[in-house]
Amino acid sequence: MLNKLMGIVPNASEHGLPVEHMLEICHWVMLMLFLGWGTFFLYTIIRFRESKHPKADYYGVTGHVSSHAEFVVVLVEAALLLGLAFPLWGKRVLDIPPEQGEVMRVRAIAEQYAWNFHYAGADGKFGSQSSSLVSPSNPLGLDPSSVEGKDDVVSKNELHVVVQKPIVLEISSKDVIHALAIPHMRVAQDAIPGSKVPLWFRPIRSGKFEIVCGQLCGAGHYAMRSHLVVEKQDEFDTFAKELSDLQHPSASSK
Ligand SMILES: [Cu+2]
Repeated sequence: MLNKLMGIVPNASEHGLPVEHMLEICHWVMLMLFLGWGTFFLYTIIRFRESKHPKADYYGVTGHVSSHAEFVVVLVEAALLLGLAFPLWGKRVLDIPPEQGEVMRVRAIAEQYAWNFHYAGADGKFGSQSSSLVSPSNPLGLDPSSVEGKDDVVSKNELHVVVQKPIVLEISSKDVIHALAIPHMRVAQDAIPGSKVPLWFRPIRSGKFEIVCGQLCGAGHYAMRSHLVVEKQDEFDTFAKELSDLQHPSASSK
């Protein structure tokens, strides 16, 4: 209910419902804290108003109830963080589907202000890259002599994936810190220059969804939008073939 009020977009990913549930609980707890502290704040400004207390009391509270209460709060928060939040986060983020099997791997490379998506092609292996080869026509610095890179394709601002198939995105950045956020899939991950961070999900609904940059990365941050297209396997194959014909004209003429 609170999620709806906050304008949450519909879920389209397998792990989305527990995430939503967690969000809903967090929103309720935050609302309770806000109301509690708001009431306490109003109480103090009325209770200790100047007309009733013209002179300040320099001694304040003398009992130990508040320090004991604070200690309990710290204990409860530590238990929530170490016992609940860290294990849940670890289970969600670190349990990446194994290398082999029905998994799609795509590299997502951020730049000011666009997302580049690098597909490994039919061999499932990414070709080698070099920063010295980066140019406007080769934004990812793909090595044309790399054998494994012969069938690689790159798409800009449009990520295509197959419905029901787990997808592992390897996220990195060419310049500043960005973040790949797909609200419908209930995922977000910072893109950090120099490191490749995996992010995975399994789309359960076909359609076109918005990908946004989740870190304020510069003047054009607002324009750093892309689309995630979740489609059937044959539709994806057509998309990949079209890109391949465009980017490897010699291979397709054979
Ligand atoms: Cu960005």
